[in-house]
Amino acid sequence: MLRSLLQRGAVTTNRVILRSICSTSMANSRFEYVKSYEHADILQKNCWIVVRIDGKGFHKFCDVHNFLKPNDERGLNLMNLAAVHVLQEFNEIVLAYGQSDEYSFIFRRDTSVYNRRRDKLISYVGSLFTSAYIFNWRTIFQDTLELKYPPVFDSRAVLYPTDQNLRDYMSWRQADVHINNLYNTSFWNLVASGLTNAEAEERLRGTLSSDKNEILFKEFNINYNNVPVMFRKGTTLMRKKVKLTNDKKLSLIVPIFEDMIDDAFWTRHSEILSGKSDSADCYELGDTKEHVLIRYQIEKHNKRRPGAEVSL
Ligand SMILES: Nc1nc2c(ncn2[C@@H]2O[C@H](COP(=O)(O)OP(=O)(O)OP(=O)(O)O)[C@@H](O)[C@H]2O)c(=O)[nH]1
Ligand SMILES: [Mg+2]
Repeated sequence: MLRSLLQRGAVTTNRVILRSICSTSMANSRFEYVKSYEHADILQKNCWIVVRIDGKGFHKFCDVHNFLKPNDERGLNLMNLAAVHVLQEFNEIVLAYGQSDEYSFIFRRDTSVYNRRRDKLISYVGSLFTSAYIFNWRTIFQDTLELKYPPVFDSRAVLYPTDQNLRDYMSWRQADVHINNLYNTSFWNLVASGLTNAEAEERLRGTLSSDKNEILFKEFNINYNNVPVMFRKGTTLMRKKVKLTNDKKLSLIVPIFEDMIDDAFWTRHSEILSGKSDSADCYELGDTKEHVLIRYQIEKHNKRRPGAEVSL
């Protein structure tokens, strides 16, 4: 019957029916065995899962978009906003940390999200982060800067079996910010003062942190401790309950700029490792009340509930 329909040059609708008959029969065909070649890589139980994304070729991406050197607050907040979307999608993320063109997302050690399938987790996180980065471009830059080409992020999952391993991982990423930012701040100030890139590089070769602090202070009147904290420490994101003006509480993803190498961080935010948060606890936003991430979430919340708007 199929052949005769084909030979008669069936009309378009018949072709559509034919195509669907063919594909249905192929689904249960001798070809189906290839599915058995698929392999689910299940992430080891009882380990912290860290999914880290990193911008591909962001050196060029930041240059092409004229991002300020060494830190562009708008670019960093766009990364932060994209990360907020990832946390909103995955309740199982207890902590996220971002700096430069990278973000780490920490999934609860007992999470069973997507049966801990590596492929699902890294591809969903990487793809949601990328689409949210593009989606929010105008939220951050409005009409001042055009997105010139699509940004790309890679994504990987790393497992940490102990709490100490996780803490060391976070410390490693935060120490990286400190080393890079102190170097880059010194480097770009030297260049701005008239040195070529090669001369600035030569000037900083073999210097210690204290030398760079001194160069900044003596030559450029910059006290490194007064450089914005987001540039020096990176951004930590956590879910916290915050108090509203009507004394009710709202769960928000808040930006925190604290030293994670310090024990005090893990005591202050003990829910990260214990998994237990005290429902009576309320987080004080302090200076971050007006932060773009907080404003964004409050505006979204209010748009969804006309007539029941909230404020901080
Ligand atoms: N101007 C500027 N550049 C930034 C900023 N944040 C990140 N970058 C750039 O992004 C780079 C990130 O480092 P890498 O991830 O090692 O470099 P990459 O070019 O993305 O290379 P791959 O990740 O290997 O693809 C930095 O070296 C900077 O060049 C920023 O706020 N301003
Ligand atoms: Mg990169």
